[in-house]
Amino acid sequence: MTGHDRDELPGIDIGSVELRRIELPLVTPFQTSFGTWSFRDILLVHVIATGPDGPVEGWGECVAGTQPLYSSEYTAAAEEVTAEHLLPRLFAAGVGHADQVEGALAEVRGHRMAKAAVEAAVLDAELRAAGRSMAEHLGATADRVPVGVSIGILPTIEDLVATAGRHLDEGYARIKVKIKPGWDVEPCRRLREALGGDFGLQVDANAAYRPGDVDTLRALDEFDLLLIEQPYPEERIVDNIELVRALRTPVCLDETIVDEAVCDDVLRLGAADVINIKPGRVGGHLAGKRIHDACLAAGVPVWHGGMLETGVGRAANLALAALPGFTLPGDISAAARYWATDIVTEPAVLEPDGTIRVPSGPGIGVDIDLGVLADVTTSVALHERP
Ligand code: NPG
Repeated sequence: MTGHDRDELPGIDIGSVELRRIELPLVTPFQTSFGTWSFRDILLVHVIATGPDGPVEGWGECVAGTQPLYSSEYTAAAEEVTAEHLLPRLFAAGVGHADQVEGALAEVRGHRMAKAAVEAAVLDAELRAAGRSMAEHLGATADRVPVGVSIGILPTIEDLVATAGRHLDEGYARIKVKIKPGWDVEPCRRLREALGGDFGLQVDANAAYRPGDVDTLRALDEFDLLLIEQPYPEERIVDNIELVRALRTPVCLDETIVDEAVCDDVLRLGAADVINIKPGRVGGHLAGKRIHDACLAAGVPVWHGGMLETGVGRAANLALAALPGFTLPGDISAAARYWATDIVTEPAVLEPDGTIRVPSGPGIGVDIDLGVLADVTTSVALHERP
Protein backbone atom coordinates (compact mmCIF):
# COMPACT_ATOMS: atom_id res chain seq x y z
CA MET A 1 0.00 0.00 0.00
CA THR A 2 2.91 2.33 0.52
CA GLY A 3 4.18 1.92 -3.02
CA HIS A 4 7.82 1.54 -3.87
CA ASP A 5 10.74 3.54 -2.74
CA ARG A 6 12.53 5.44 -5.45
CA ASP A 7 15.81 4.17 -4.01
CA GLU A 8 15.05 0.97 -5.87
CA LEU A 9 14.87 2.92 -9.15
CA PRO A 10 18.06 3.46 -11.12
CA GLY A 11 17.16 7.00 -12.13
CA ILE A 12 17.69 8.83 -15.40
CA ASP A 13 19.94 11.43 -16.93
CA ILE A 14 17.78 14.18 -18.43
CA GLY A 15 19.30 15.58 -21.63
CA SER A 16 16.50 17.83 -22.81
CA VAL A 17 12.86 18.70 -22.30
CA GLU A 18 10.46 19.51 -25.10
CA LEU A 19 7.51 21.81 -24.38
CA ARG A 20 4.73 21.11 -26.82
CA ARG A 21 1.41 22.93 -27.13
CA ILE A 22 -1.50 21.07 -28.67
CA GLU A 23 -5.06 22.07 -29.44
CA LEU A 24 -7.83 19.49 -29.31
CA PRO A 25 -11.54 20.15 -29.93
CA LEU A 26 -14.03 18.69 -27.43
CA VAL A 27 -16.78 16.55 -28.93
CA THR A 28 -19.34 18.81 -27.25
CA PRO A 29 -18.85 22.14 -25.46
CA PHE A 30 -18.56 21.85 -21.66
CA GLN A 31 -20.14 24.64 -19.61
CA THR A 32 -19.35 25.27 -15.95
CA SER A 33 -20.26 28.10 -13.57
CA PHE A 34 -16.95 29.73 -14.58
CA GLY A 35 -17.02 29.43 -18.35
CA THR A 36 -17.54 27.28 -21.45
CA TRP A 37 -14.87 25.03 -22.96
CA SER A 38 -15.12 24.02 -26.62
CA PHE A 39 -11.49 22.97 -27.06
CA ARG A 40 -8.42 22.34 -24.92
CA ASP A 41 -5.16 24.21 -25.41
CA ILE A 42 -2.74 21.93 -23.57
CA LEU A 43 0.92 22.09 -22.60
CA LEU A 44 2.70 18.72 -22.78
CA VAL A 45 6.07 18.24 -21.12
CA HIS A 46 8.26 15.66 -22.88
CA VAL A 47 11.40 14.54 -21.05
CA ILE A 48 14.16 13.06 -23.23
CA ALA A 49 16.63 11.15 -21.09
CA THR A 50 19.04 8.26 -20.78
CA GLY A 51 18.36 5.35 -18.44
CA PRO A 52 20.51 2.35 -17.52
CA ASP A 53 19.48 0.57 -20.73
CA GLY A 54 19.65 3.53 -23.10
CA PRO A 55 17.37 6.33 -24.30
CA VAL A 56 14.04 6.80 -22.54
CA GLU A 57 11.25 9.37 -22.78
CA GLY A 58 8.45 10.51 -20.52
CA TRP A 59 5.31 12.59 -20.92
CA GLY A 60 3.42 14.87 -18.56
CA GLU A 61 0.24 16.83 -19.22
CA CYS A 62 -0.40 20.25 -17.72
CA VAL A 63 -4.04 20.72 -16.70
CA ALA A 64 -4.07 24.53 -16.89
CA GLY A 65 -6.77 25.96 -19.18
CA THR A 66 -6.47 28.65 -21.85
CA GLN A 67 -7.81 31.29 -19.47
CA PRO A 68 -7.28 31.73 -15.70
CA LEU A 69 -10.91 30.92 -14.79
CA TYR A 70 -10.79 27.69 -12.75
CA SER A 71 -7.64 28.89 -10.98
CA SER A 72 -5.00 31.56 -11.57
CA GLU A 73 -2.92 29.29 -13.79
CA TYR A 74 -3.35 29.24 -17.57
CA THR A 75 -1.59 27.47 -20.43
CA ALA A 76 0.60 30.27 -21.78
CA ALA A 77 1.75 31.18 -18.27
CA ALA A 78 2.46 27.52 -17.51
CA GLU A 79 4.63 27.30 -20.62
CA GLU A 80 6.50 30.48 -19.76
CA VAL A 81 7.11 29.59 -16.11
CA THR A 82 8.25 26.11 -17.13
CA ALA A 83 10.65 27.40 -19.79
CA GLU A 84 12.01 30.36 -17.84
CA HIS A 85 11.92 29.23 -14.21
CA LEU A 86 11.30 25.51 -13.78
CA LEU A 87 13.49 23.83 -16.40
CA PRO A 88 16.60 25.89 -15.54
CA ARG A 89 16.22 24.75 -11.92
CA LEU A 90 15.54 21.16 -12.93
CA PHE A 91 18.73 21.11 -15.02
CA ALA A 92 20.82 22.99 -12.42
CA ALA A 93 19.81 20.54 -9.69
CA GLY A 94 20.76 17.60 -11.91
CA VAL A 95 17.42 15.91 -11.18
CA GLY A 96 17.47 12.20 -11.99
CA HIS A 97 14.50 11.00 -9.92
CA ALA A 98 10.90 12.22 -9.90
CA ASP A 99 10.87 12.68 -6.15
CA GLN A 100 13.64 15.28 -6.49
CA VAL A 101 11.52 17.52 -8.72
CA GLU A 102 9.41 19.13 -6.00
CA GLY A 103 12.48 20.16 -4.00
CA ALA A 104 14.36 21.40 -7.07
CA LEU A 105 11.42 23.68 -7.99
CA ALA A 106 10.37 24.67 -4.46
CA GLU A 107 11.69 28.22 -4.50
CA VAL A 108 9.29 29.06 -7.35
CA ARG A 109 6.02 29.93 -5.64
CA GLY A 110 2.72 28.49 -6.81
CA HIS A 111 2.42 27.31 -10.44
CA ARG A 112 1.51 23.87 -9.20
CA MET A 113 -0.07 22.76 -12.47
CA ALA A 114 3.16 23.53 -14.33
CA LYS A 115 5.26 21.81 -11.66
CA ALA A 116 2.96 18.78 -11.68
CA ALA A 117 3.44 18.35 -15.44
CA VAL A 118 7.23 18.46 -15.11
CA GLU A 119 7.16 15.92 -12.28
CA ALA A 120 4.78 13.66 -14.23
CA ALA A 121 7.10 13.62 -17.26
CA VAL A 122 10.16 12.82 -15.12
CA LEU A 123 8.23 10.11 -13.27
CA ASP A 124 7.02 8.54 -16.52
CA ALA A 125 10.58 8.48 -17.94
CA GLU A 126 12.07 7.17 -14.70
CA LEU A 127 9.50 4.39 -14.43
CA ARG A 128 9.80 3.44 -18.10
CA ALA A 129 13.56 3.17 -17.58
CA ALA A 130 12.93 0.87 -14.63
CA GLY A 131 10.21 -1.15 -16.40
CA ARG A 132 7.72 -0.38 -13.64
CA SER A 133 4.15 0.89 -13.93
CA MET A 134 3.07 4.12 -12.27
CA ALA A 135 0.19 2.27 -10.61
CA GLU A 136 2.54 -0.20 -8.95
CA HIS A 137 4.94 2.56 -7.98
CA LEU A 138 2.24 4.67 -6.32
CA GLY A 139 0.83 1.70 -4.40
CA ALA A 140 -2.28 0.86 -6.42
CA THR A 141 -4.44 -1.91 -5.02
CA ALA A 142 -6.96 -2.13 -7.89
CA ASP A 143 -6.61 -2.92 -11.58
CA ARG A 144 -9.84 -1.11 -12.55
CA VAL A 145 -11.39 2.01 -11.08
CA PRO A 146 -15.06 2.99 -10.97
CA VAL A 147 -15.70 6.18 -12.91
CA GLY A 148 -18.47 8.70 -13.32
CA VAL A 149 -19.27 11.32 -15.86
CA SER A 150 -19.44 15.08 -15.35
CA ILE A 151 -22.23 16.90 -17.19
CA GLY A 152 -21.84 20.60 -17.87
CA ILE A 153 -24.63 23.17 -17.67
CA LEU A 154 -26.95 22.52 -20.63
CA PRO A 155 -29.51 24.73 -22.39
CA THR A 156 -32.54 22.94 -20.84
CA ILE A 157 -33.37 20.51 -18.04
CA GLU A 158 -34.74 18.12 -20.70
CA ASP A 159 -31.27 18.05 -22.30
CA LEU A 160 -29.76 17.30 -18.90
CA VAL A 161 -32.15 14.43 -18.16
CA ALA A 162 -31.59 12.92 -21.63
CA THR A 163 -27.79 13.25 -21.35
CA ALA A 164 -27.68 11.76 -17.86
CA GLY A 165 -29.94 8.87 -18.94
CA ARG A 166 -27.66 8.13 -21.89
CA HIS A 167 -24.56 8.07 -19.67
CA LEU A 168 -26.22 5.76 -17.14
CA ASP A 169 -27.14 3.43 -20.03
CA GLU A 170 -23.50 3.49 -21.12
CA GLY A 171 -22.66 2.13 -17.68
CA TYR A 172 -21.19 5.09 -15.81
CA ALA A 173 -21.09 4.53 -12.06
CA ARG A 174 -22.42 7.99 -11.18
CA ILE A 175 -23.46 11.33 -12.59
CA LYS A 176 -21.99 14.68 -11.59
CA VAL A 177 -23.96 17.76 -12.52
CA LYS A 178 -22.48 21.23 -12.73
CA ILE A 179 -24.62 23.73 -10.82
CA LYS A 180 -24.78 27.51 -10.40
CA PRO A 181 -27.36 29.81 -8.82
CA GLY A 182 -30.56 29.36 -10.84
CA TRP A 183 -29.49 25.90 -12.13
CA ASP A 184 -29.43 23.76 -9.01
CA VAL A 185 -32.54 22.53 -7.16
CA GLU A 186 -34.82 22.08 -10.18
CA PRO A 187 -32.31 20.15 -12.31
CA CYS A 188 -31.69 17.74 -9.38
CA ARG A 189 -35.41 17.31 -8.74
CA ARG A 190 -36.11 16.48 -12.37
CA LEU A 191 -33.17 14.06 -12.58
CA ARG A 192 -34.43 12.12 -9.56
CA GLU A 193 -38.04 12.18 -10.86
CA ALA A 194 -37.05 10.99 -14.34
CA LEU A 195 -34.22 8.57 -13.55
CA GLY A 196 -35.00 7.38 -10.03
CA GLY A 197 -33.35 7.45 -6.66
CA ASP A 198 -30.84 4.62 -7.04
CA PHE A 199 -28.10 6.09 -9.16
CA GLY A 200 -25.18 8.01 -7.65
CA LEU A 201 -25.71 11.73 -8.16
CA GLN A 202 -23.45 14.57 -7.07
CA VAL A 203 -23.21 18.28 -7.88
CA ASP A 204 -20.31 20.66 -8.48
CA ALA A 205 -20.66 24.41 -7.92
CA ASN A 206 -17.11 25.47 -8.79
CA ALA A 207 -17.27 28.14 -6.06
CA ALA A 208 -20.43 29.83 -7.40
CA TYR A 209 -22.30 30.25 -4.07
CA ARG A 210 -21.93 32.50 -1.01
CA PRO A 211 -22.90 31.88 2.63
CA GLY A 212 -26.17 33.79 2.01
CA ASP A 213 -27.17 30.94 -0.33
CA VAL A 214 -27.23 28.33 2.44
CA ASP A 215 -31.01 27.79 2.13
CA THR A 216 -30.65 26.84 -1.54
CA LEU A 217 -27.81 24.48 -0.69
CA ARG A 218 -29.84 22.93 2.13
CA ALA A 219 -32.71 22.37 -0.32
CA LEU A 220 -30.39 19.96 -2.16
CA ASP A 221 -30.41 17.65 0.89
CA GLU A 222 -33.69 16.24 -0.41
CA PHE A 223 -32.02 14.54 -3.40
CA ASP A 224 -29.75 12.13 -1.58
CA LEU A 225 -26.63 13.44 -3.25
CA LEU A 226 -23.28 11.67 -2.83
CA LEU A 227 -21.78 15.09 -2.22
CA ILE A 228 -21.80 18.77 -3.09
CA GLU A 229 -18.47 19.94 -4.46
CA GLN A 230 -16.86 23.33 -3.79
CA PRO A 231 -19.90 25.46 -3.05
CA TYR A 232 -17.90 28.49 -1.82
CA PRO A 233 -14.81 30.32 -3.09
CA GLU A 234 -11.46 28.66 -2.60
CA GLU A 235 -10.39 30.77 0.41
CA ARG A 236 -13.61 30.48 2.53
CA ILE A 237 -12.57 27.71 4.88
CA VAL A 238 -14.48 28.89 7.98
CA ASP A 239 -17.69 29.37 5.99
CA ASN A 240 -17.19 25.83 4.80
CA ILE A 241 -16.98 24.49 8.36
CA GLU A 242 -20.38 26.08 9.01
CA LEU A 243 -21.76 24.57 5.83
CA VAL A 244 -20.55 21.08 6.77
CA ARG A 245 -22.62 21.45 9.95
CA ALA A 246 -25.66 22.93 8.18
CA LEU A 247 -26.08 20.28 5.45
CA ARG A 248 -26.94 16.63 5.50
CA THR A 249 -25.28 16.27 2.07
CA PRO A 250 -21.52 15.62 2.41
CA VAL A 251 -19.49 18.70 1.48
CA CYS A 252 -16.47 18.09 -0.77
CA LEU A 253 -13.61 20.49 -1.47
CA ASP A 254 -11.77 20.77 -4.79
CA GLU A 255 -10.40 24.26 -5.60
CA THR A 256 -9.63 24.95 -1.90
CA ILE A 257 -7.21 22.00 -1.67
CA VAL A 258 -4.24 23.63 -3.39
CA ASP A 259 -1.64 21.60 -1.52
CA GLU A 260 -0.94 19.25 1.37
CA ALA A 261 -0.79 22.01 3.97
CA VAL A 262 -4.24 23.34 3.16
CA CYS A 263 -5.60 19.80 3.08
CA ASP A 264 -4.11 19.22 6.52
CA ASP A 265 -5.86 22.37 7.83
CA VAL A 266 -9.14 21.27 6.28
CA LEU A 267 -8.88 17.82 7.86
CA ARG A 268 -8.00 19.24 11.27
CA LEU A 269 -10.80 21.80 11.15
CA GLY A 270 -13.44 19.40 9.84
CA ALA A 271 -14.02 21.76 6.91
CA ALA A 272 -14.93 18.99 4.46
CA ASP A 273 -16.56 15.56 4.55
CA VAL A 274 -14.89 14.44 1.31
CA ILE A 275 -11.79 15.54 -0.63
CA ASN A 276 -11.36 15.72 -4.40
CA ILE A 277 -7.77 14.98 -5.41
CA LYS A 278 -6.45 16.41 -8.67
CA PRO A 279 -2.70 15.88 -9.06
CA GLY A 280 -2.38 18.98 -11.25
CA ARG A 281 -4.02 21.22 -8.68
CA VAL A 282 -1.85 20.00 -5.78
CA GLY A 283 1.52 20.03 -7.57
CA GLY A 284 1.86 16.44 -8.74
CA HIS A 285 0.95 12.78 -8.42
CA LEU A 286 3.41 12.31 -5.56
CA ALA A 287 1.74 15.11 -3.56
CA GLY A 288 -1.61 13.62 -4.58
CA LYS A 289 -0.54 10.31 -3.11
CA ARG A 290 0.52 11.97 0.15
CA ILE A 291 -2.83 13.77 0.37
CA HIS A 292 -4.55 10.43 -0.26
CA ASP A 293 -2.53 8.87 2.59
CA ALA A 294 -3.41 11.73 4.98
CA CYS A 295 -7.13 11.50 4.13
CA LEU A 296 -7.10 7.72 4.49
CA ALA A 297 -5.48 8.06 7.94
CA ALA A 298 -8.09 10.69 8.89
CA GLY A 299 -10.96 8.50 7.66
CA VAL A 300 -12.00 11.06 5.04
CA PRO A 301 -13.04 9.55 1.69
CA VAL A 302 -11.38 10.84 -1.48
CA TRP A 303 -12.13 10.65 -5.17
CA HIS A 304 -10.15 11.56 -8.25
CA GLY A 305 -11.14 14.71 -10.10
CA GLY A 306 -10.68 15.41 -13.80
CA MET A 307 -9.62 18.43 -15.85
CA LEU A 308 -10.57 17.32 -19.35
CA GLU A 309 -7.26 15.49 -19.80
CA THR A 310 -6.05 13.70 -22.91
CA GLY A 311 -5.00 10.06 -22.66
CA VAL A 312 -1.63 11.13 -21.23
CA GLY A 313 -3.06 12.80 -18.12
CA ARG A 314 -5.89 10.27 -17.90
CA ALA A 315 -3.46 7.30 -17.73
CA ALA A 316 -1.46 8.87 -14.89
CA ASN A 317 -4.70 9.72 -13.06
CA LEU A 318 -5.95 6.14 -13.35
CA ALA A 319 -2.76 4.96 -11.63
CA LEU A 320 -3.35 7.27 -8.66
CA ALA A 321 -7.11 6.58 -8.54
CA ALA A 322 -6.32 2.88 -8.02
CA LEU A 323 -5.09 3.57 -4.47
CA PRO A 324 -7.32 2.22 -1.68
CA GLY A 325 -8.62 5.53 -0.26
CA PHE A 326 -10.35 6.41 -3.56
CA THR A 327 -13.70 5.00 -2.53
CA LEU A 328 -15.94 7.23 -4.67
CA PRO A 329 -16.07 7.06 -8.51
CA GLY A 330 -13.61 9.40 -10.25
CA ASP A 331 -14.08 12.04 -12.94
CA ILE A 332 -12.04 9.90 -15.32
CA SER A 333 -14.51 9.23 -18.10
CA ALA A 334 -13.68 7.29 -21.25
CA ALA A 335 -11.71 9.27 -23.84
CA ALA A 336 -14.68 9.21 -26.23
CA ARG A 337 -16.69 11.37 -23.81
CA TYR A 338 -14.36 14.25 -24.69
CA TRP A 339 -12.28 13.52 -27.78
CA ALA A 340 -13.01 12.40 -31.32
CA THR A 341 -9.34 11.40 -31.53
CA ASP A 342 -7.11 11.03 -28.49
CA ILE A 343 -3.31 11.48 -28.66
CA VAL A 344 -2.57 8.02 -27.25
CA THR A 345 -2.66 4.69 -29.09
CA GLU A 346 -4.98 3.06 -26.52
CA PRO A 347 -7.56 5.59 -25.36
CA ALA A 348 -9.38 4.80 -22.10
CA VAL A 349 -12.61 2.85 -22.62
CA LEU A 350 -15.49 2.25 -20.26
CA GLU A 351 -15.98 -1.36 -19.18
CA PRO A 352 -19.58 -2.65 -18.91
CA ASP A 353 -19.32 -2.54 -15.10
CA GLY A 354 -18.68 1.24 -15.03
CA THR A 355 -14.92 0.99 -14.55
CA ILE A 356 -11.82 1.86 -16.55
CA ARG A 357 -8.75 -0.37 -16.59
CA VAL A 358 -5.62 0.97 -14.94
CA PRO A 359 -2.74 0.81 -17.45
CA SER A 360 -0.17 -1.77 -16.35
CA GLY A 361 2.72 -1.14 -18.75
CA PRO A 362 5.88 0.75 -17.74
CA GLY A 363 5.41 4.41 -16.73
CA ILE A 364 1.96 5.77 -17.50
CA GLY A 365 1.43 2.60 -19.55
CA VAL A 366 0.14 4.22 -22.73
CA ASP A 367 2.00 5.32 -25.85
CA ILE A 368 1.68 8.54 -27.78
CA ASP A 369 0.15 8.37 -31.26
CA LEU A 370 2.85 10.42 -32.96
CA GLY A 371 0.77 10.97 -36.11
CA VAL A 372 -2.15 12.43 -34.19
CA LEU A 373 0.23 14.40 -31.99
CA ALA A 374 1.85 16.02 -35.04
CA ASP A 375 -1.58 16.98 -36.41
CA VAL A 376 -2.73 18.72 -33.23
CA THR A 377 0.57 20.41 -32.30
CA THR A 378 0.56 24.20 -32.41
CA SER A 379 4.12 24.82 -31.17
CA VAL A 380 7.21 22.94 -29.99
CA ALA A 381 10.25 24.26 -28.15
CA LEU A 382 13.24 22.14 -27.19
CA HIS A 383 15.13 23.08 -24.02
CA GLU A 384 18.50 21.40 -23.74
CA ARG A 385 20.38 20.85 -20.54
CA PRO A 386 23.22 23.38 -20.53
O1 NPG B 1 -14.09 14.43 -16.59
O2 NPG B 1 -12.20 15.44 -16.95
C1 NPG B 1 -13.41 15.44 -16.61
C2 NPG B 1 -14.01 16.76 -16.22
C3 NPG B 1 -14.57 16.78 -14.86
O3 NPG B 1 -16.09 18.51 -14.33
C4 NPG B 1 -14.95 18.17 -14.45
N1 NPG B 1 -13.93 19.01 -14.25
O4 NPG B 1 -14.38 21.65 -11.96
O5 NPG B 1 -13.81 19.61 -11.71
C5 NPG B 1 -14.09 20.55 -12.42
C6 NPG B 1 -14.10 20.38 -13.92
C7 NPG B 1 -13.02 21.14 -14.65
C8 NPG B 1 -12.91 21.01 -15.98
C9 NPG B 1 -12.14 21.93 -14.00
C10 NPG B 1 -11.91 21.66 -16.68
C11 NPG B 1 -11.15 22.59 -14.69
C12 NPG B 1 -11.02 22.43 -16.03
